[in-house]
Amino acid sequence: TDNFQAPDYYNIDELLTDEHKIVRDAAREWVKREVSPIIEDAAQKAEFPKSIIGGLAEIGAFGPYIPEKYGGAGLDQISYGLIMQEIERGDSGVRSTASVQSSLVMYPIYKYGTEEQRKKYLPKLASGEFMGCFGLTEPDHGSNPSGMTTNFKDKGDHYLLNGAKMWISNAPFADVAIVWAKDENGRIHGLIVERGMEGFSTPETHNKWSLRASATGELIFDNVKVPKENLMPNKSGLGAPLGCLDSARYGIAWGAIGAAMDCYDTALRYAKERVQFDKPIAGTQLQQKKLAEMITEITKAQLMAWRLGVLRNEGKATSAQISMAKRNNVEMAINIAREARQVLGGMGITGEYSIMRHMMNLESVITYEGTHDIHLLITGMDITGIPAFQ
Ligand code: TGC
Ligand code: FAD
Repeated sequence: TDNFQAPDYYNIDELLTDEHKIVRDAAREWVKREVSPIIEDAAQKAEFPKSIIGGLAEIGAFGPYIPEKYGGAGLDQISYGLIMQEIERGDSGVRSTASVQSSLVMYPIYKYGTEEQRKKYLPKLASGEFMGCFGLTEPDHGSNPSGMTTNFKDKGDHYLLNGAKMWISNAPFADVAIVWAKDENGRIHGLIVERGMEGFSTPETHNKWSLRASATGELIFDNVKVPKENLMPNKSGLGAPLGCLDSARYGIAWGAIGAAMDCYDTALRYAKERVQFDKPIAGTQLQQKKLAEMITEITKAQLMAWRLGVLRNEGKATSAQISMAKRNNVEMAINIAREARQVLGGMGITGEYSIMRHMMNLESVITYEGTHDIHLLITGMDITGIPAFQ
């Protein structure tokens, strides 16, 4: 059974509105009921549990902040963050599916698409009838997406798309793919590619030790004819995909707190119950140091995420502020997972507990959406004014 108790050491609940708490609690209950019982098995089998798609839609995880007129939940940025926190408390792979659908598929269609594209895709993406993926990374261009070689040519009544994307979450089962590709002038645009278009395939990437409950794959475009009405016209250049990443990275800053909370809560309860040398290990200084540092780091991360949410609600958060929170909170979570696993001793390596799954998942989370190094370099560039990427 899932007895998760969320830590709130600084009474951060008092900073939340009733709506935030209702949304958060609904997501929490859903995760307890629908995700916790099946997620370990899905991860062991390396299968995305498609049975939860309807539930994700119901808790507002697909397009939390997309207006209701397009099927979204019409919530604010803090509600969005809290939903991501609760889902990632269950599993980072499930949160990945929600992040991609919301921030990397619905957001660009909403922001950069035409009214026809919004009406055609957004309601179906919000309900989970359509699932989406986002293709930016290529085999030779990960941290540096501006070097991408995927390209399209204007053939009069359609575009001809060629190239390949790698490491794409949801790719193996996605109905639609948001694909970033260069035109004949080398300018980046977003295209909506649909499953079934001739020459488009999505082979699955196997043998991952991380995000096993999330399906990852490639996107291969071999002379794919894309109708002209599938280009999103309202923004081009690298700033278009990076704008989507801002929204997803913000969600990850909250999501990582969920994974950390679950590890902390598990370790705390285990330490109080586990007796060695005739006393609970929670009564030893070494384990208290681990647990006390965990709750301190979680509390700092919660405050950072909440403040960033307020800034996003006011439209004032900068990309660099988002990078700092993504980087800090994911590192916080991965460190807590590693420490929490040790608190459980040998039991920590088994699937009886969620900690090792979180720990392995977080190895992807610290790499995707901009690596830990790249986010540090973004902060460095922001405070010095000098980019150090090259
Ligand atoms: P740079 O010259 O700095 O910028 C190019 C243009 O983009 C603008 N810009 C942004 N716009 C919006 N949001 C941001 N965060 C932005 N950052 C930059 C910038 O102002 C400029 O605009 P303009 O109008 O002047 O052209 O570009 P650069 O080539 O030097 O690259 C900068 C760098 C390294 C920070 C960027 O390439 C980067 O962030 N790289 C990391 C790549 C990355 O994060 N990939 C993620 C792939 S998707 C994914 O991992 C999904 S995981 C699944 C899940 O979410 O669960
Ligand atoms: P590289 O860019 O080759 O980096 C390798 C190492 O070099 C890293 O440690 C990096 O920090 C370091 N490095 C790179 N540049 C510098 C520099 N200038 N200075 C110092 N160090 C540097 N992408 C998508 O587009 N869509 C998705 O849905 C998606 N889902 C993913 C799911 C999973 C499970 C994973 C693992 C990845 C996913 N990605 C996705 C790709 C992800 O965004 C990339 O893996 C990430 O951006 C890093 O690119 P890379 O793997 O090519 O590493």
